[in-house]
Amino acid sequence: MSFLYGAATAAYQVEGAWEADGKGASIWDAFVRVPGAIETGETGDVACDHYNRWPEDVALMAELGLDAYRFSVSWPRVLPDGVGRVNAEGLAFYDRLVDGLLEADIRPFLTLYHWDLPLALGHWGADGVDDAFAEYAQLLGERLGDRVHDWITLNEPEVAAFAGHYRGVHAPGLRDFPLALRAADSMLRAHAKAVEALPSTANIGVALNLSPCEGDEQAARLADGYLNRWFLDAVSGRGYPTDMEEWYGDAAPDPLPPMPELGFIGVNYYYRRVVRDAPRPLGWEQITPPDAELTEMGWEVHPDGLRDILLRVAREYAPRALYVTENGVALPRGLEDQRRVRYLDAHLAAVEEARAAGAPVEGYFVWTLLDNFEWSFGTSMRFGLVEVDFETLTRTIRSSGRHYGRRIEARRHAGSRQGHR
Ligand code: IFM
Repeated sequence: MSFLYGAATAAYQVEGAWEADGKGASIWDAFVRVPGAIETGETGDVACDHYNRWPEDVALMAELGLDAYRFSVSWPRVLPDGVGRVNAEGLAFYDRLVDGLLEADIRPFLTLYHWDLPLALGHWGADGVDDAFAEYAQLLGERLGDRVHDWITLNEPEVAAFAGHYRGVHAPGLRDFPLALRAADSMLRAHAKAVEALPSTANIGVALNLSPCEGDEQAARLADGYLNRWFLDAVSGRGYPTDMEEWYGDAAPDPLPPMPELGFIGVNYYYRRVVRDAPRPLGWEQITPPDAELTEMGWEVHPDGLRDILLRVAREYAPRALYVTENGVALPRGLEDQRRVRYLDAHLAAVEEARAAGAPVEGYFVWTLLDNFEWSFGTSMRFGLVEVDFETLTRTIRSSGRHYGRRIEARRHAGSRQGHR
């Protein structure tokens, strides 16, 4: 089985050019303008200026030797109102990007939704958003389906729903738990409609943020139900887990429709959840284990959790394939990032262990190619294989990027000896 090494980004985090070409506003364009929403007071108006500098960025990917690049399309760039009127210039941007990737022999993985909902649609859970998403998926499938084989419907619906509609720390900045459940439900229904709207030949998956959950027994079960089983059961066609429906009571959504079969499940992994009992609505809260090694985000470094979650998804859900669609680390600024080198090696070793034990993992995408706009933290959190100077927008490959490139190169040589690639 061949294995893809890639890197991932998301439109709002890198593109900038927020009103360059007839793009409509997204909920993030609005949210960053709410006083206090972003710790640094920044916006993503410019971000990495990837919209203009994409040829340089594709050249960087080629220099690193990436097999694949996961990016997202900005829905309001192609459909400024979310539905109806198409922005031809916006679509042309993604045409150019996809063509540039293919010319560089880099396989595009296209994410339809990485959190920048068209502002005109309001929020997930509002009437008609799921049908609008299907229209958007169909448009992109018709336009890019001849060149893009691999599609991801949603990125981290848990984060988009609950950080955005319950904790209020992401766009659209709402704080209403039942609404957050409805938002997640409408994303899952939209996911199903989008899969049906994409070309039948496409390889389609979804990127879920998943973590092993440990700690107090009830807290760990509820955290697992909330984060992992709610979404895995749903996209696998099992409906919502009954114990969680009971826990959510009247707020639980109606049963889901049948779900289309997926080509793969994408796993975004950053840390395990160690939890203890806490009040409703969640019934659990996260704690930091003593002696944990923490990243700049305050997240524990725990590579075994990646192996464990991959094996569990493989065992309990039997997906056709798995991809690690995100994994990476925020560290202080600097080009000599040996900690990131160690982080990547440890997590790639965890992936190898999972594969050796039978998990059908077909690729790994580092989060992220470029330092970028890390949502409510602005540009203060640096996750990139490539450092970005946000004054000059100069890009410089870090030690970790060089190291990742050498690993890819070494695999290519080994692979060609074994007749791969
Ligand atoms: O930057 C985000 C990304 O957009 C979604 N997954 C987690 C990353 C790091 O926080």
